[in-house]
Amino acid sequence: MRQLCQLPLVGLLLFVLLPSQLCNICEVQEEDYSQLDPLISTMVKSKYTRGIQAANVLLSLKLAGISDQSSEGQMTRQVEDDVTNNMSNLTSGQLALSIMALGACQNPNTYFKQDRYLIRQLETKFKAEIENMERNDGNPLTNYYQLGLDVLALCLFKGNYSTTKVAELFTPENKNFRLGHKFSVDTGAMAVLALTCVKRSTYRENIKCHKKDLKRIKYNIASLVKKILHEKKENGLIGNIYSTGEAMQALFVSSRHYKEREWECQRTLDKVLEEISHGAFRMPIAAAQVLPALMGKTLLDINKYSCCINNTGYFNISPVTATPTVSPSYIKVHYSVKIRETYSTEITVRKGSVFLDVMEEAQKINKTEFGFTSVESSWGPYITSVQGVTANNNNRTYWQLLNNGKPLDQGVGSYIVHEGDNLEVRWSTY
Ligand code: B12
Ligand SMILES: *[C@@H]1O[C@H](CO)[C@@H](O)[C@H](O)[C@H]1NC(C)=O
Ligand SMILES: *[C@@H]1O[C@H](CO)[C@@H](O)[C@H](O)[C@H]1NC(C)=O
Ligand SMILES: *[C@@H]1O[C@H](CO)[C@@H](O)[C@H](O)[C@H]1NC(C)=O
Ligand SMILES: *[C@@H]1O[C@H](CO)[C@@H](O)[C@H](O)[C@H]1NC(C)=O
Ligand SMILES: *[C@@H]1O[C@H](CO)[C@@H](O)[C@H](O)[C@H]1NC(C)=O
Ligand SMILES: *[C@@H]1O[C@H](CO)[C@@H](O)[C@H](O)[C@H]1NC(C)=O
Repeated sequence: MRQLCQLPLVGLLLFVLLPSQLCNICEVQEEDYSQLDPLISTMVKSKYTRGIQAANVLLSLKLAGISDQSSEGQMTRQVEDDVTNNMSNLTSGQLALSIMALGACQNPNTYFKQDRYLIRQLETKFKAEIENMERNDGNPLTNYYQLGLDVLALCLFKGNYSTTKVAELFTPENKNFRLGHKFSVDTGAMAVLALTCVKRSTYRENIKCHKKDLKRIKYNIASLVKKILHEKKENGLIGNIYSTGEAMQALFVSSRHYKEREWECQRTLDKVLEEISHGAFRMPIAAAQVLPALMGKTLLDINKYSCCINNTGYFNISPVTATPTVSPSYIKVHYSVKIRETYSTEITVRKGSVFLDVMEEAQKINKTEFGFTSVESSWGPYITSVQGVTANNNNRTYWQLLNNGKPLDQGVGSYIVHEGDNLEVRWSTY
């Protein structure tokens, strides 16, 4: 369908004239790369049992140009295993990430030939997301972050998608941009990257056929960028520390949509570097998501030569620093489960324990009130049910984690509890 359109001369001219590479990029200078060592060590030294974790890390290391051949080979095999043996279990976004990890820094033309099969599978999974939206009140099988990943991978690796559909899906008013009743910066950022890719390739191919769509896509990008900038905090973060890297990528590729004074990139960069030294990115996935932006890279660079420059020499990959150890002293916290009623208890755990330890202690006290299930994910254990009540994407239900009535920005496996915490898991909609 898209091939039917000829590239009109006007389009070509416009493409040449439009400063689409115009950028507002601040990045860590080469002489300061050592500040990134903790991120890279975390990623290289961790063991990955799941293909999706390996995919995130592999993609990030490739974008950063850091190639430790033995671990890269191992991760590549893991991702390949996952897509060959586990295809039906992969969500659309997991497959999209795997495709990007395997295809990054390869000649897109040869990659395209070898892995056409994967792209076809992604087209099918993307279609299934849209069908689920049509059946279930506009709710995809997964979420809009993953739909963004899908469109990005299809766009970068020449899959088939409808530009009109993409323009229509990613309107900023769509409820799927909100999670927990707030604009999700991560989701918005992924959409900006995906839409920018689509916009650029439409310019390249067939501007004339898609005038309306293009207009809409540009409008969507502009509004999403505005919403992202609206989440900019006094300290420089955009959303929270875990969304800032992806927000930076989105702002790098969309600088024509905001004024220079609207975003002080250096302030954001400095804050992230400070947080690295405080250990905020101890989880490989967190490190993987933030690293490319710090080196001035975005997911749109996947097919570019610049993505493959070997930077390995600049880094000192040292053993990971030990995670904080659990101490012999004890602390007391308040813990409750809220569905309609609230079920509460006091729990004593060792100092340095995480939220999950508290939940396990409570479960021992009373399995009826505090029994729960979780699944392993790339961010650690994700709570799927409490008291037998199970979260479901079709009606946007989930188990929300809070402390003192405020939602946490970490999961049960990583949030370290403190004396007097008022922990809660609450049956919620997002
Ligand atoms: C969509 C989403 C959700 C959805 C997930 C359901 C759905 N409809 O898909 C909802 C809104 C329910 C959700 C909930 C939470 N989320 Co969330 N979520 C995301 C988001 C935007 C995309 C995830 C995704 O699809 N990734 C792509 C696919 C390919 O990877 P995946 O590993 O297969 O994805 C799965 C897991 O990520 C899992 N998941 C989603 N969120 C979280 C959070 C934790 C801690 C864990 C272990 C797993 C998990 O759900 C995904 C789909 O199955 C990310 C943003 C990001 N930068 O990654 C945040 C993100 C992962 N979430 C985050 C957080 C903090 C939470 C909550 C703890 C919030 C809270 N206070 O309750 C809860 C989880 C509580 C629980 N039950 O354990 C943080 C994690 C930071 C960290 N250091 O741990 C992120 C990075 C957002 C942010 N910037 O703060 N989330
Ligand atoms: C295959 O999928 C299952 C179910 O989603 C998951 O638990 C398992 O870890 C996956 N295998 C690999 C190698 O990633
Ligand atoms: C999917 O995962 C389940 C268990 O998690 C596994 O038994 C099954 O073989 C997997 N199927 C495919 C085709 O990937
Ligand atoms: C590509 O997708 C469009 C719309 O999604 C569809 O109409 C068309 O038939 C597809 N083409 C191929 C070759 O799959
Ligand atoms: C990159 O350079 C490092 C040393 O600087 C070397 O060990 C590594 O093999 C190189 N990687 C590639 C892919 O050339
Ligand atoms: C556990 O909670 C249930 C429901 O509130 C209650 O009926 C039961 O007696 C409790 N069991 C114990 C051992 O406290
Ligand atoms: C969500 O859907 C599940 C499964 O269909 C159902 O059990 C649950 O009651 C629904 N919850 C809400 C709040 O609609």
